[in-house]
Amino acid sequence: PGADMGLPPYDPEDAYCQYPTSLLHIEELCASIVRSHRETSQYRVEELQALRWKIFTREEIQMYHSKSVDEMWQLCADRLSDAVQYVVEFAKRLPGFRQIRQNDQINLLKSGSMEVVLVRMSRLFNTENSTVFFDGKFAGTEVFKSLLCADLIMAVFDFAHSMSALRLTEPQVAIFSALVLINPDRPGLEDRGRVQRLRKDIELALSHILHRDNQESLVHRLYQKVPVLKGLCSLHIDKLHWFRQLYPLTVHTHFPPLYKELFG
Ligand code: CLR
Repeated sequence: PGADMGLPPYDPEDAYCQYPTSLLHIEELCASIVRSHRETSQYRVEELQALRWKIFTREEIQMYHSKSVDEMWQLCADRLSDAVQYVVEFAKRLPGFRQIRQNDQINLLKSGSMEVVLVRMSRLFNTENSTVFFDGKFAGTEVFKSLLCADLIMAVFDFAHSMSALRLTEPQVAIFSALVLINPDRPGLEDRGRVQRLRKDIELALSHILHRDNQESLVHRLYQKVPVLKGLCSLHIDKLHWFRQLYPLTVHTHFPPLYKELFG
């Protein structure tokens, strides 16, 4: 059985063979998560690899510096909102996500979409010069000066640097992103049990590919990132509240609806 599907023959030495159907299930889950990531990744890594030399010039950086605080916030909120839109699409294509009740889907995205954006940011990060692909070219922290939240920017860049240093493959990024999103501990969930069951499968999927890639030590290093992500996102929300007190009208009339819906 299973040979027609390209499954290996039964090997009693292989611990997985005690659960042949669940291994098949986990492999299908991995493939499906990786496909969802690939279809919604916004930029392909090879594509970005070829653009690594495209760095903002002194004049272009000056242009970002001459923007007012609210102009720069608006620009960043727009770019962030585009990135979040792709994460929403990723979530919708995750196996099992549509079976979660809609309120819980929204709760998972409210607390998890920014975290996934930050995980994805590490793919677009160049550790050689600490720049990230933003608004068409590679940008260092100085580009974001007008936001007046250097602490957030520093922390986000530090995170992207350390995450990028793990040199994850695309399948690893995909499954870790799914793990970050499908989190039964998020506030406001009505049916935690369903999220918990899906989460367990994604944890198996992560161990499975890391085992396959002979990189089991990554499991711990990835789980260590989870609280860091949480801290970055609460800092992001704090900054948004600070900005909204200063410029309520900019947020109200010019910020993208999706950004307000998820973070506002
Ligand atoms: C993430 C990966 C996406 C492309 C992308 C677009 C916008 C980038 C985002 C990435 C990373 C985080 C980012 C954002 C624009 C502004 C934001 C650099 C690279 C920083 C952290 C500033 C946040 C400012 C808010 C407080 C408005 O595929």
